[in-house]
Amino acid sequence: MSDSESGDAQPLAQAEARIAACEDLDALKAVEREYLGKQGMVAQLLASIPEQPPAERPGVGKRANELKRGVQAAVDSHRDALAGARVDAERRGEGFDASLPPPRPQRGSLHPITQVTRELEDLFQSMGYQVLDGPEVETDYYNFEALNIHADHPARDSHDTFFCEGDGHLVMRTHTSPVQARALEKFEPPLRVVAPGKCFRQESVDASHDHTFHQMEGLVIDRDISVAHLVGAMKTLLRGIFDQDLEVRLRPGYFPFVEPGFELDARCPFCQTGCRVCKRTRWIELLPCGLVHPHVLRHGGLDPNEWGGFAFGLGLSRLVMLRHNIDDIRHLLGGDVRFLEQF
Ligand code: FA5
Repeated sequence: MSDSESGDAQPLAQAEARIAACEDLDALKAVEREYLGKQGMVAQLLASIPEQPPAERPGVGKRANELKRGVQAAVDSHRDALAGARVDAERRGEGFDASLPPPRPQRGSLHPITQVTRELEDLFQSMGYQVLDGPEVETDYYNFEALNIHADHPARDSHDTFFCEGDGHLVMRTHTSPVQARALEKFEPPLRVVAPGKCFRQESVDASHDHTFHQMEGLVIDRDISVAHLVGAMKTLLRGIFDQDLEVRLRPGYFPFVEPGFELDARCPFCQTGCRVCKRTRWIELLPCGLVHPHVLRHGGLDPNEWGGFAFGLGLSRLVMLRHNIDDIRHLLGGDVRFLEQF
């Protein structure tokens, strides 16, 4: 047997025996460090080369490298064997504590707009309203014509419409009011509906205006409907939102599909003397509304002498801002998880 054969085999065989005897990963790591660590046997062998007689040096270097490769291979294969054994043991039920609590699942939460929408849907359903949905890509007819906003009507300018490609016949709906026109066609009166959803306007975006925002439309059709019914319904709506009875006032407002039309303001629920939210006026401008225009009733096939109604268009995005004291509407649909995690 040559020198090199006996000298190489012994330390490697010893190392392999010690590695094979390791019962866990910690023990294995310790043996690995002993041989392959910075101060380990292989490092010491290599460091001793300059002290060897020149003729011995290549042999020492070769032995050190063979030891290093052999130890590394034995460590890797034993590490795999230990991992496999652990999985097998867990499969047999060993080392598995069924009474430990599982890791907590990561839970999402509902978007604040969805939360308010669902609350209001529940409230209105409890008063006998149906919840309707309508298309976000809407025809010019339902978004404008059926609502008494004809092609040359100045009110179209205030809607800053996104037109879909083509002949201008399809638009991204600028409000939820087209659902009024659709509901009048589809259902027989008397009728009570709400329709929450997304709207789109080509606005210059700022802290209170976004290009995409949410509204909730309301429509009631019945006989002998008056402004008193409208005010009563709006007060109930506000009680549901703010959990208190708020004083309201109506100011004239112009919308071609209601007559008379109003802007409804509510007493600021946050202060007694004026605050930032109500801009020190103690009133919050909250929702446009009015009695359904006879032309709209006729478009829906109803006789205005027999039927009347009221409608409102609640700005849901602004309401959510008010409720959570959010100072910039762009947070709502900005998609920043850190913002959304607060709800
Ligand atoms: C309308 O859209 C009418 N369709 C509402 C209506 C319905 C009136 C039924 C009468 C009867 P207006 O353009 O004012 O109206 O918008 C209604 C609400 O939507 C506003 O009060 C505001 O809260 C919200 N809103 C309008 N534009 C934006 C915008 N760019 N970003 C966020 N909210 C907006």
